[in-house]
Amino acid sequence: MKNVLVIGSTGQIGSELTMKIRREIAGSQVVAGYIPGAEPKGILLESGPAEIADVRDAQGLAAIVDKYKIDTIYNLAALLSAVAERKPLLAWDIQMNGLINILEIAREKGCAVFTPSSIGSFGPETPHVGTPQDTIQRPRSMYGVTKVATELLSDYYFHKYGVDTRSVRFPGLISNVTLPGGGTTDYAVEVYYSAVKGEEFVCPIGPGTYMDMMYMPDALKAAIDIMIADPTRLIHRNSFNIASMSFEPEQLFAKIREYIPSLKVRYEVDPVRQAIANSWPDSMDDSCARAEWDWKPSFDMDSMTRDMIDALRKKFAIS
Ligand code: AKB
Repeated sequence: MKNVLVIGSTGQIGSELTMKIRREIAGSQVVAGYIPGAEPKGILLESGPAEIADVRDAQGLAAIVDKYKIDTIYNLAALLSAVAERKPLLAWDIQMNGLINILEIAREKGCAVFTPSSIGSFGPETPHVGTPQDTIQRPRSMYGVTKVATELLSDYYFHKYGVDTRSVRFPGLISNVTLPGGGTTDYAVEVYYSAVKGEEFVCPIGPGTYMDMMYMPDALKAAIDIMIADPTRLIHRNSFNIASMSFEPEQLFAKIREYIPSLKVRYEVDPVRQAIANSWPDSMDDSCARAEWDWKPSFDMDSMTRDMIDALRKKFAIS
């Protein structure tokens, strides 16, 4: 991994992943790919090259790969689950037509490709507790359909053409740099912002709804570690279950109240998000990732909560 293109570099994952690779992978050059309207700013713009990279524009992508001699593509372009339900055809266009463009370029030009999957790739018939690596994947959301197809197509390009595709199934990601947009798990990020700002939080997911969640530093580490893992150890590729914590809203609110007792919450359940959440795993089994590339998370709910509150207090200059 030397010359890297991050597509979706200004999104929730991309904004932090681009900076982490620039900082930590010696000798790397990371191109921040973006779409008009989501231009990189500040340190993201100043610390390296940036190019318009729309996954639906195959020629434009190929030109970037040639110009920077790209060897690794992080394909982070996606509509998240709740938005994808509102715009299913756009989700299909970005997630599937975009992916095939990237895989074709990777095949022609010899790039490795990371396209994340998600807990969204599972469905109501999937075993919800200790969800195995290899199990039933029959999602009913458009987001989930595109994620299963992404896993299959990425494996297809590996087996048929030898394209070095690898990936992880991300849980809900909690971060303090860039907000997610339109996911089912977003509540677990937004409640921290409300807590720190002293605002009432209106929760769209009902009490008792367990989902896998992960703090962003662990997710970034996974995204890099899987791409530099020894390929001879990989039995799976697209995609690995990775897990670090599973909780339902009341457990998260109780944890935040240990540090901000004044947190006020009201439920206004969103039926679309709730139906999606009900179909997703409560907790995934990530033993294959642990065995095949030594995956191990560092944060639990308590250490994440302390770090989130500290970071957000600094961000909003609240003492
Ligand atoms: C979403 O909620 O849509 C995403 C995901 C779990 O993939 N955060």
